[in-house]
Amino acid sequence: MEAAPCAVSRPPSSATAAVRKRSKRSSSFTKVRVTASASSQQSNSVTLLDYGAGNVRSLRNAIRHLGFHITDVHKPEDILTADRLVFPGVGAFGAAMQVLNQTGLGEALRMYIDKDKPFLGICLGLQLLFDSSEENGPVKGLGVIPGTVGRFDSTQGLMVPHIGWNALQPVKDSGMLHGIEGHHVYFVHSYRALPSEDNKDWISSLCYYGESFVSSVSRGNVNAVQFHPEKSGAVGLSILQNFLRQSSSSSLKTLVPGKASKLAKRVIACLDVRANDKGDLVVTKGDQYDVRETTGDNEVRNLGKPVELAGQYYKDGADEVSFLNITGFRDFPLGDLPMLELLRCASENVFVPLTVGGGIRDFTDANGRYYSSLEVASEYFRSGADKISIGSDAVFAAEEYLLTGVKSGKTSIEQISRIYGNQAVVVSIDPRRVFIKSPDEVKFKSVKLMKPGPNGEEYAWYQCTVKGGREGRPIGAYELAKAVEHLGAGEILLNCIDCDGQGEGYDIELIKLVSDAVTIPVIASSGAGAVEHFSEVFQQTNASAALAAGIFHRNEVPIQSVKEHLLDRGVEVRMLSMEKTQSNQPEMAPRGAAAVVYDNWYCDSI
Ligand code: 1PR
Repeated sequence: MEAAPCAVSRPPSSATAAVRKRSKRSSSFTKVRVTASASSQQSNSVTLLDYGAGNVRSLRNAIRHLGFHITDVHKPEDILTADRLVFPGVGAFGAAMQVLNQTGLGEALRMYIDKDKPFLGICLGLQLLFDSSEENGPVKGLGVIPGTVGRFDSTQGLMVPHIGWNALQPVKDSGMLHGIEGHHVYFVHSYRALPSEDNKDWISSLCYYGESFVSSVSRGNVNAVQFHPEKSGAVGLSILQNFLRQSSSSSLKTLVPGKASKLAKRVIACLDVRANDKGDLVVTKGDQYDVRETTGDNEVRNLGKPVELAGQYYKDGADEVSFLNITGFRDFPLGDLPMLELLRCASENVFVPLTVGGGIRDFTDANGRYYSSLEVASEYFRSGADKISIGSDAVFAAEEYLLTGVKSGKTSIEQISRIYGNQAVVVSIDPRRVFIKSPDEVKFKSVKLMKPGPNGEEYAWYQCTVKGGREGRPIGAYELAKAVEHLGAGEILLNCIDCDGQGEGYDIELIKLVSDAVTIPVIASSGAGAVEHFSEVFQQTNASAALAAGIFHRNEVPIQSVKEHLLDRGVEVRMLSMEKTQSNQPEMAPRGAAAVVYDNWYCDSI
């Protein structure tokens, strides 16, 4: 299963229309946005080439956040009259070129670039500038830059897609990348362009992932980046702002040098979300998945408002934020509009990747209307999610696949990864430890325990569950992980019911078992209670990321302390960017970043 370079979306469904209606109703409450330095509409106008194949909500949000106004391209002439053009290529190379050629937009793009007018290509928007791509090809590109775009070589165990925060190595002075050396930016892609004698004049930075590939190009006013500035936190916003302001480096603040050198291990903040008994959407947190207080009225534990907390974790340095709608298995998520609103609001001010899970499956509503899991996922993507996470439905799909040995093409994993790319599909596993005396007792892969079980058992297997841990299934975590990788999942979120909320550390045996078995990234989850637990999981397993909830919600350990500890232990992580101000005092946000002000009044209430 191939990963699309960037997320791809589909035409709006009736559910989207319903949500739009609702937003319209709310518009009378819309607040006036505080812009960074909007002097005139004209000078702050950015033309966006969104040819309709993708979800570019995050980029729109980032541009607006920086105080700019967006004008969309409807016809080729709109490109030619643009003052500055941003081109976030999405989808597959061939499909994008087809659209560009058929609509005349490709020719207009070439002319615009020939005139050396301000241009920024993002992700596929960089790749399309090259002569051709091997993606489902060869397919001819725009031919602006010499070279062919090829796939990362995964035959030697390299995890593909390349997902996460990696370091840029600038190779020439470019105003846009000013001060960026030594900082991490966020990449999601399977294809890359390689540096050569023929294109070396174009290259402004390289990045290393198994090999050196082109991470950005720049010549005159024409720029393109393989990474996602709109998902790269303050550093990414600073890059975007440098382009939008067309500032020469001398007028920019300088980022304090960072120490980034390779792909960083990620620290993820997770928000389990559900409605409480009063009907308010709250962040909750369980002990071994039990989210109700043990005293009083046994209320659902309320640890805060989801949008507010997500914004806080972004500012605190979380590399990603995950929302899990933990009652999604019994509710229909498209009937659960607050989850969609929640994503819309969070994505306005959180500029790192957002994952959402809960209830992603085929569904027939009370009126007999059938929704495919792809439609459900599409709504989440359109609302601002970068990845979706599938729990229960992935277990059923894996069981079926292991039983028949056939990929039906109809499972949620297959449907969604085919359209959005496998990097957009996370499978969330909820296993429970089952102690056994000997590995022969079960047909599932087991581990030898470092500490024997309650009755002296020396082994355990990890039984997968569905419906938030309520029902055990006849499949182990190891078998499930391998099956979903075959079906097209791009990442695994590995929880452990026994460790959840206990604060005693991750289940190292489980995480090692699964992260050694698959070639897609594994996110370790459940049990973090101290900074040492993070270094332990990265040093003893192949986990690419560590997720935690309670420790952050209860303010026990700030995300920054976790990262400082990891750095101290030699684990590379993304540190928050800093800028040198005139007084040389570092500050966290890039110049011009507006305070948190939402377009929609509703955002303040969730
Ligand atoms: O089955 O596709 O509808 O997805 C439901 C999703 O909701 C799954 O991803 C499942 O893990 C999650 N979920 C369901 N019930 C609960 C619950 O707690 N009652 N939460 C639940 C799972 C587990 C972690 C948690 C870590 C870290 N939460 O994500 O955040 O264990 O916690 P800690 O650091 O405090 O130890 P579907």
